[in-house]
Amino acid sequence: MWGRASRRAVGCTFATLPQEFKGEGTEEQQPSSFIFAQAPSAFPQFGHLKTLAQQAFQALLSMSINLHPLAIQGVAATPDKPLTKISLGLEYATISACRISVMNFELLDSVLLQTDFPELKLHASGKVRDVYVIDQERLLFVATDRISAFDYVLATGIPHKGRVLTQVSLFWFEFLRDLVPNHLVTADIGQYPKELQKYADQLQGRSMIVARADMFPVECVVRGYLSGSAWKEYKATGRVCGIELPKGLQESDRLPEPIFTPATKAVTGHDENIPFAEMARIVGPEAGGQLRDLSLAIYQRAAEYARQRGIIIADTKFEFGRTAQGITLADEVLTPDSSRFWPADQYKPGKTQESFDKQYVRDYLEEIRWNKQPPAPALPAEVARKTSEKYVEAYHLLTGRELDA
Ligand code: Q0N
Repeated sequence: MWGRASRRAVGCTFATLPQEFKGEGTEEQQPSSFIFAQAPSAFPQFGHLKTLAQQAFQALLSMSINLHPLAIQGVAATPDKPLTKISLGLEYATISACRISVMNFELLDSVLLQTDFPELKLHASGKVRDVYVIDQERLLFVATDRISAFDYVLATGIPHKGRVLTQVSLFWFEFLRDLVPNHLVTADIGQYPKELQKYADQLQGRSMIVARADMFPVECVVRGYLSGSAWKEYKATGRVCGIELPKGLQESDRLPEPIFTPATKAVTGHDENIPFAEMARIVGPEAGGQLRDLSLAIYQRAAEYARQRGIIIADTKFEFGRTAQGITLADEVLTPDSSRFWPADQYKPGKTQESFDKQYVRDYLEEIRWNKQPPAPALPAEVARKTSEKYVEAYHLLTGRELDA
């Protein structure tokens, strides 16, 4: 039992383990040696680890799994007493087991936190997606199951999330195809280069090959509602990106009409909102106008559609590039990660809205009083599972289709 449970646990959390522990603990081993192999110096959130570990401990007992005596000591470590490397490992091992007791093996096995294609050069890696170079003309986008909250990637993956992001983008590319060309080449693994076929497991449903574009160095943001940085700016100045808004608006209010609020791409830290004139200076006035008009047209059509299906798209970010087809819609499109999705039936202006997808995650992170400094904590299996359901539900509401298993 230990061997099986342990191996699965490693499969879902490997990416977060320091290099020195990789490659160990993956075989059938004695509990004690397995545990020692995993001391995760990357997990110093003792307080909430302890809570998780205790839950895990109960779960293990109820499953009649024998704990090594040292593991019991590890569970008993207190948050205020700095843990030794060994006892850190002990807590971690029990936490892995805790997830297993709540999520089934198939679900755990499906979670992808890190991609690895040794024959391809990594082009860019984001919080959630990894981009590889295929050749001069094409890139491979892979959406992992990583999730970020409060600007950091958490230690736990969300089952199905990468597939939802990819399938939602594919849906919108098709929905918008008469309005704007997009960078999709294919998402059919059968058409991928043959050296990638052996990675079908890693790629299926969560990847696409896209046309390499000459990217515009701006984020094209459209807002239909007053939220986030725009609400902050409005409160301070009455304007957003230089656009004068009516007086007396409340947080989350619907705007009289959607506004285009471009931002510069910050390599580190937060993107910076800029006035349209500044954007036009960066990309040129002609492209500036085209990007603005396209962004507004896309948002308008998509938001109206989503609203009829129970999702308010409060705001969203597009990225465009130039390809042989002209100005081309790139990156991911109108996903929960690139947009604020709000459940329409709970919409109530005058306060911050609950996020469609990340609410359980944020609630949990507030509850454990994470200081929002790295490394980011792991999530209890229940939070990961409920979050997964929200992503799958968003896919279902938007597309009317079931996400295939
Ligand atoms: C590109 N980014 C920034 C993944 C997304 N079609 C393209 N051609 C050339 N480059 C890019 C695209 C696209 N889309 C855009 N990186 C590469 C967005 N990344 C950030 C990291 O996560």
